[in-house]
Amino acid sequence: MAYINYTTKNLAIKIIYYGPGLSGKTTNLRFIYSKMDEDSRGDLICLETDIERTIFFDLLPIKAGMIRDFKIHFQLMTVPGQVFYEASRKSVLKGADGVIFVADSQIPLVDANLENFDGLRKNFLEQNVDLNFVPLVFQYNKRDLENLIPVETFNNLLNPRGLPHIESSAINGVGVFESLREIAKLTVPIVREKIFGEKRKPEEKPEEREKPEIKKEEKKEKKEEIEFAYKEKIAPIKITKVKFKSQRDIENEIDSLAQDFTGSPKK
Ligand SMILES: Nc1nc2c(ncn2[C@@H]2O[C@H](COP(=O)(O)OP(=O)(O)O)[C@@H](O)[C@H]2O)c(=O)[nH]1
Ligand SMILES: [Mg+2]
Repeated sequence: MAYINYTTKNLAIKIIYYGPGLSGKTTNLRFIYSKMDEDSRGDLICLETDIERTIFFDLLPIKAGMIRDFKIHFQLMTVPGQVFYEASRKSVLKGADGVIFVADSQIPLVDANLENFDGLRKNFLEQNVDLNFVPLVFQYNKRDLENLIPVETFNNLLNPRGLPHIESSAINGVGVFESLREIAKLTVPIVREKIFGEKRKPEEKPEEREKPEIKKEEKKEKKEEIEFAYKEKIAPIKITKVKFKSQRDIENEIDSLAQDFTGSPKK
């Protein structure tokens, strides 16, 4: 559930980049970091274990406009890919408001994607959360390579509900902001409903979408509220590395980082 601070009027929405190891999750965050204005994002923080010195997962806080008079932040987080980090994957999922499933499009990795997706469902279930009720979009990554799993096959295997799917090449920045926008579109109405008690608008009918004047109005409305301000120039990436000793450390740090960004007092 989103973090909210009524005094400072800040609200943080937690988005998880989930997917098999090396599918491109960190690459998404790096691209977003490098393209956003400095005052619209925080540092890219990578958490490392003390012992193995492997990167555990990354976190990037970004600003994204307003809902009513609340400043909206997105906490973008990746999960560790390796199988032995199952416990950490679970703790990262706690309180997730939305998930971008980053799949690796290379044919030999079909099973790795399916197993990982199954793990996502199970890890949510262990927290009594049904994945069917979690805002979710699919990012089929590495479309710049050859020997790819066809999009249709991916959709049949992973996405029978027909949720948004984006073909991406995160390394070239293709599809990265599109994925973020899609998950924002699914997440924000739920946060509005949960936090402000607003009723969600019924799905618009396709014929209404065709009308140019409605389209224009819609765009304007979005611009005033949720937007990701990015620039043409790519900035160098500065990564802050933080080391951890235990699982508890990680959970505390995630909480503290999220609260930090919303201006809440530290525990
Ligand atoms: N060709 C190609 N390589 C990618 C793409 N996205 C990520 N990679 C590469 O895949 C490797 C793993 O990416 P990374 O983001 O670290 O994966 P993570 O384990 O999911 O965080 C790196 O060498 C990336 O440069 C892509 O769209 N196309
Ligand atoms: Mg990574």
